[in-house]
Amino acid sequence: MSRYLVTSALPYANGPSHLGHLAGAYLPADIYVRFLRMCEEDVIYICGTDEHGVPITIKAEQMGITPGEVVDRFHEIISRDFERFGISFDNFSRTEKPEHYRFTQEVFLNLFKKGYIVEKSMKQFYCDECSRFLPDRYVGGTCPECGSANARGDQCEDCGSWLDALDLLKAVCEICGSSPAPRDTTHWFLRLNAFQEWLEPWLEAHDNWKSNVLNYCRGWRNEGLRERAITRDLDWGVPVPLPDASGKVLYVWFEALLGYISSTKELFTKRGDPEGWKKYWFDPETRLVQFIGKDNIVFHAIIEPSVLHGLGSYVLPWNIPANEYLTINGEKISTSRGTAIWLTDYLAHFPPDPMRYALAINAPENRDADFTWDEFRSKNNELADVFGNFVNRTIKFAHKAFEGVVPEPAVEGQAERELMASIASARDEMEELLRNFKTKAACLRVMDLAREGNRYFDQSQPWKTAHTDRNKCATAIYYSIQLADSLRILFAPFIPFTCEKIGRMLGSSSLLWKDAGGENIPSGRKLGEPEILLEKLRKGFEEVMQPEDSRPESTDGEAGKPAIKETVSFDEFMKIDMRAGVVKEVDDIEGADKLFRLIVDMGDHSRQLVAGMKPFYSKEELINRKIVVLVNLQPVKIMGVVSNGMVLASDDGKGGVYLLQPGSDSCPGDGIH
Ligand code: B3M
Ligand code: ZN
Repeated sequence: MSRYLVTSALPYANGPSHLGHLAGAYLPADIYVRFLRMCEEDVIYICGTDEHGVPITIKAEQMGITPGEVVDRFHEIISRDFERFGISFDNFSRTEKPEHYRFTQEVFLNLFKKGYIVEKSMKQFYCDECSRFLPDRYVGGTCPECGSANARGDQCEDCGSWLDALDLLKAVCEICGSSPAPRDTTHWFLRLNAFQEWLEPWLEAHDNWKSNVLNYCRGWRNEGLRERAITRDLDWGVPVPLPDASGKVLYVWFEALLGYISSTKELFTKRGDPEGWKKYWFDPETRLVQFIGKDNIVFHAIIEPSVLHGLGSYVLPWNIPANEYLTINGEKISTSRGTAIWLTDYLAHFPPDPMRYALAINAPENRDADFTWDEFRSKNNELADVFGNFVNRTIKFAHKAFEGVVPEPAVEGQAERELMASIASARDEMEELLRNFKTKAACLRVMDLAREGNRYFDQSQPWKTAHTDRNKCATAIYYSIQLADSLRILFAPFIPFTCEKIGRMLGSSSLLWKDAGGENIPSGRKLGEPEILLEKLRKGFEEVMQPEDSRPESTDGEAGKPAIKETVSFDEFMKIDMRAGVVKEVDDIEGADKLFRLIVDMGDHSRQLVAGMKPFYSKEELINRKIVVLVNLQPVKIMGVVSNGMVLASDDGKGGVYLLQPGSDSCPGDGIH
C-alpha cells in the first residue's frame, strides 16, 4: 500500500466553473482518487478556492461589489457544483481562511531568513490616470514570446509564458486604456536562480512525466531561472509579514500553491488529529500527485518544487498530470464571448454521470479535445444503450423469469469461463491504465467489457432457454448478474451515481477493485426493483439549458415569442399547484392523432391525463419520464377521455414542443414553486 496526496488546482473564486475546468483538473483527479480508494490505498484528495490576486479584484470592480463578496459568492457556487458532480474532495478549503494567512506568512519569513527572498527596488507600470500601480492582469499588451495580443502582466493567455509586465510590448492599462509608465517601487523577490542547480537533475529524474510537462520544463531550464517578484501593490491578499510593507501583499501564485498544505492542515484539524497532515507532507514515501491544466505547469513543476525545497523536508511532486484544453465547437472556451458551458446550467437539467462519462472518454489528455452537444448526446446514448441496457435487461429478466431472485447456475461452460476471464483481464488492464493516468483508455476498456456483456446475453438467448432449458437460462442470468456487479465496480470511478443505483438493485455496495471478476452476488439473493439507470437524449435536447442571456430577446411578441400576459398577484399565483410526476403508461386515444392518454405516478396517487404529445414524443420516450403536472386544473373530457390536470411543456412557436423536466433528484409528488 502506498500513501497518496492528490490535489487539483485551486480554482479562482472569480466565477462559476465550466466544463473546461471539470475536464482539465477535477474529473480526472476524482476518477484517479476513487480508483485508488477502491484499491485500498491511503489517499487524501485536497483542494479549495483560490481567493486572492488580480483575477478577484478585477471581478469585484466589474461587479461593483467587494472582493470579499466575490469570493464568498463563488466559493459557494464552485463547491456546490463540484459536490453535485461527485468530485470527492476530502477537503475543499479557501485561501481566505486565517490558518492559510498564518501559514503562508510563516513560509515567507522562513524563506526570507534563509536568504531565498530578498527586497529590491524595481520598476513597475503605474497608471497616471488611475493613480495606481498595475500588477499582473491590470496591464495588458503583446506577448514578447509569441506575439499574441492577449498577454497580461503576469502571463500570456495564449502561449502560457510566465511574463514580467515590463517586457510586454504596447502595454495598456486594463482599467482605463491609457499607456502606463514604469515607476519605482519596492518588492520582495524569490531567488529562483538559487535553485537552478538543484532543480535540473530533479526534473531530469522525472522522465516518466507527461510530455507536455517535460517539454515545458525543458524550455524553462534552457532560459535559466531568474529572480521573480512575489509581492504586489494591492490591498486584497495576504499582507507581507514585515515592517514597512504596508500596502504590499503576497503574489497570489506564491501563496495559492501553499494552499494545498494549509487545506491539508485544515482537514486533519477537522478530523481531530492536528498533526496528521505531517505524515502526508513530510514523509518521503508520500506520492504527491497534482492535477492541473497546462497553463499551470510552470508553477507546479518549477516554482512549487523550488519553494518546498527551499523550506526543506517537504514532499515534492511525484507526478503532475497536466491536461490540455477542452474546446467547445472547435473554439477555445471564452467566458467573455459566452462560449463556456457552466456546470450550474448543465446540472439544472441533467444528471452528472453522462457528462462525467463523455468527458472521461473524450478527455483532453494528450491534446486538446473538442466538446459538442451532438457528440455528448451520442456518448450519453451509447452509455444508455450499451451499459444501461445490459444491466437493465439482466435485472428485468431475473424479475420476470426468476421472481427477482438470483438463480442457481447449473452448467459453467466455455462461454462462462471466457466471460469471467475477460472481466479479470479488463480489471487488470484498467488498473495499469488508471495508475498511469490514462483515464480515457481505461474508460474505453470498461465500455468494451459492457459490450461483451451484451454479446454474452444475446448469444445465450435466455428468452428462448427460459422455455426450453431452465438450467441454461439460470446460468446465463447468474453470470450476467455477476458481470453486472463487476461492471458496477469498474465503472464506479467514472459514473459513481449510476453505479450506486446498480448497487441498490444487486444488493451490493462494497467497492473493492479486486472484487471485479469475482462471483459476488450469491444465488438466492432477492434483487431490488429495476430502476431506470440512464435516459437517452433526443436531438436538440440541449436547448433547455441555454442560459437566459444568450436566448434571443423576447419583447411583446417579437421574434415569434408570445406577448407577456397581464400581471397576476402573488396570491393568485399561489393558487396554482404544480407537482413532479412520472409517466407510467401511455396509450393512443381512438380517433385522435395528436393525443396520448397518460397514467402518471404522483407519489401518493396516480392520475390520468390527456396530452397533445404524440407529434413530439414516442411512447418509449415518455415511459418513465419525469414531467411537471398542473394538478389543480378543473378536469375536462377530451375525445371522450377525462384529463385530470395538465402536462407542462415549452413551445418554441415554430413547432418545437419540449416537456418540462423536474431535476434528476426529484421524486413523484414533489411540489414545484
Ligand atoms: N487559481 C489558476 C487557475 O484557476 C489558479 C490555480 C492555483 S493552483 C495553486 O487556473
Ligand atoms: Zn489606467
